[in-house]
Amino acid sequence: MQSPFADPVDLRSDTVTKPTPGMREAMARAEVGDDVYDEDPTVHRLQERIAEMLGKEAALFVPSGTMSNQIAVRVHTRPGDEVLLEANCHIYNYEAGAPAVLSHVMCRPIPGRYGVLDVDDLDGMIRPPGEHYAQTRLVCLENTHNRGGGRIFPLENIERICKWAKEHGLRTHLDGARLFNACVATGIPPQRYAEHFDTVSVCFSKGLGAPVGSALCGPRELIQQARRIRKVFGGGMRQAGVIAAAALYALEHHIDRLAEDHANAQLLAQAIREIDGLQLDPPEVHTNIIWFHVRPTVASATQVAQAAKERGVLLGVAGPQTLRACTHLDVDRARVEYAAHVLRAVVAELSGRGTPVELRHDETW
Ligand code: TLP
Repeated sequence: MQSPFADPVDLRSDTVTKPTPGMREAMARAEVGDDVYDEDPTVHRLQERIAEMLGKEAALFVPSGTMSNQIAVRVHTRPGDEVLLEANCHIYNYEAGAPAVLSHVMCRPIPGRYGVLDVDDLDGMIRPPGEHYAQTRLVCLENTHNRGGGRIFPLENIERICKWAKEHGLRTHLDGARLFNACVATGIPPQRYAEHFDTVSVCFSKGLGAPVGSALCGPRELIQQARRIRKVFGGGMRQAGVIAAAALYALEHHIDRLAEDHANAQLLAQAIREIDGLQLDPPEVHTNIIWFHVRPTVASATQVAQAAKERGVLLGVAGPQTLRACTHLDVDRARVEYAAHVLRAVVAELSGRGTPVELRHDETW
């Protein structure tokens, strides 16, 4: 089976998108200055725009979601403090141990339900004052939740958790790398999610399709401190207007279209549901991320990914039997239908139930 597409259908992540011609044009035209001198007009425009969209006083443009989250951890804590977070969250699992390395804090992972916590999960987790104990200082949540399958963190849970945190003198941070996916899927405006948190990080380089960049948003005073920490972490950028222009373009043109990614994810999820040998986990797909397992008697995740790759479809391998697929700007419906077809063929072939599948002319894709 040969892919009808010139490029691979890359479902490994929504970070793989390439800037569109319109975005490149905006980048080429961007007015720039030296942002370490705080003189880049396009960075200023982006920071003002994203702060306004999230209903926060100020924002700081940074190179990555990891840096944005880690600056937040550093701003909110002191060495030896403890951070409460969900056990499968990005900050704890996929940021290379940065809370320990960069902020010298302890993380206390709390198991959620596909990434979602409620106040009962956290109640009782605050350590008492006293010289024996780390001081609990910060609660971090993630919306949408990546490892939770692009899961939308319910607003009511956020309200309850953040209210509880405030009552106990804890700071709150939202890893909103994919916050706009949650907003588009629910119709809840970003500021309604953001208002509950001290700081919110959003990424322009995931579903929004910019090549690079994230923003940390919050009260002016905290963002001023964050600016200094960005410098410490090596994230001070010079003529960053070129990439800020891409982010501004993404905010203008690529938010509403996330609905297409969600519809495509539903299509792929339905195909996976119907393939004997694959299992969606979580069983429902809320936004653009699909996690699924391969039955061990069929094959390993690597074998499935390799066979799909040979047919021009790239999947993320996330465990011995676990795969991830993300929909995004660079995979249209036809490509997702092709990916579904490849998965069906590959699983049939690997489980010995099918002969190598050739493309048939009546395939819909
Ligand atoms: N996630 C990446 C990988 O690191 C797993 C991906 O492909 O999904 N928060 C969340 C919820 C994320 O999913 C990511 C990226 C980040 C933060 C970090 O963003 P970057 O990659 O810009 O540092």
